[in-house]
Amino acid sequence: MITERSEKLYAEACGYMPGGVNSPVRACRSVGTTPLFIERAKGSRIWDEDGNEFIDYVCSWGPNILGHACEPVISAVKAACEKGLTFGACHKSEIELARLIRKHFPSMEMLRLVNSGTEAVMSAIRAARGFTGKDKIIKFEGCYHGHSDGLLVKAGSGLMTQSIPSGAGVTEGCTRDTLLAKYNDESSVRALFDEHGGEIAALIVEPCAANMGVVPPKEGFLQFLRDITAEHGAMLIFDEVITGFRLSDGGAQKLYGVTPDLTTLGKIVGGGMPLAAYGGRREIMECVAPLGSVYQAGTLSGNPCAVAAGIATLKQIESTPDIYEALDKKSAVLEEAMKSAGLNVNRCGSLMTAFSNSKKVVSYDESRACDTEKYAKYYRHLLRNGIYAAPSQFEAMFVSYAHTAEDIERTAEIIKAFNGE
Ligand code: HOZ
Repeated sequence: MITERSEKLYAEACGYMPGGVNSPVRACRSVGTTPLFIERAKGSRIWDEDGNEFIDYVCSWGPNILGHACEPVISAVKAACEKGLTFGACHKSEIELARLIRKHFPSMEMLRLVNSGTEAVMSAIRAARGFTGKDKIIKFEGCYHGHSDGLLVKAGSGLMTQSIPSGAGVTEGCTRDTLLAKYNDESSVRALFDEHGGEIAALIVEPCAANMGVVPPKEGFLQFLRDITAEHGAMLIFDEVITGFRLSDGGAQKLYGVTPDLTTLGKIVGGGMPLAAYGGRREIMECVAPLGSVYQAGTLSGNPCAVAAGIATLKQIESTPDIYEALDKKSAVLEEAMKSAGLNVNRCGSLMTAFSNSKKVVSYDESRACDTEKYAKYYRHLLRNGIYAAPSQFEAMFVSYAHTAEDIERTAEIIKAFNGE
């Protein structure tokens, strides 16, 4: 594979941006390659600057559930752009998107549109603190909730990939109120509530963890979190930035039948544009300014072009009744192929990770114990054969509706051919 142009561009980018990238995992350091520079994408395919074609399973880390450059989404964005890129003022499409979100996530009785998952989570936590008048929050080791200060403790995703336990530049004061529990371990949560029960404003969780690799919740774990938070007057926040509209049209909360107090969405809800949302029970959201004193604002919040992409994507999902069943079937074929190649797979619908260890991964510690060198070999094997996967053991593989039966078949054959080298 010739990657001359990408390499040249990467060398140039390194002079301008830390590590040559605008988000750390993209630097591909943990898989021993340098990044490919993407020139264009369509459907299930992406092409790099050297003209190499790949079947893409990164799908922009989740948003592209319909595949790249889906026609109705592109048309809707073009039409919105023609009317003006940003108003910094109210417009009627915001209501349409809010209505669509609430239709699928009835627990989001009121919501706000923001620009990124990081912002959505930061704001949801602030709302929970404002509503409860309490300071402390519980998060889980290996769950990633964006890069705001208070949440960069044993966060998964890029920090795990780079082996950074907690981010530098974050003061002790910022994380003093962040308590850490172990995902899928009820006793660790109970211990924190026993010690700090009256001080806990919220517990935040990825209802199906996807930033330490995919680690689904154990049977009953989410209901346990619902019960214990309710018992202590703490808000339960589901971070559904990845799982929202991915695991079902109503996200993980619909799939697992557990209703949180607050939800954060991102990725698919923005249809590939920078848009996210947070929302929940009306009485909590009524604490947000101008109704209440929890402050949150944004010049580009509710940006009309991003909103248009979100609406078109959600409508497309609605008009494709078999979408989740189809995604599940395609993903199951890939799962079987990974198992044949001796990999240990965790899968929830179209979200999956091929772990390079022999034991079932149900926790952060087990995920961390993976043979990342083996994953790097797997990644390079896929790439050499035209398959673009996440350049980190600790990220997810995403399947889209645009992946054809032939794409899946070809990918499965290539996965099966992985012999550890
Ligand atoms: N670690 C991010 C996804 N979980 C990567 C985002 C990006 O590089 O775009």
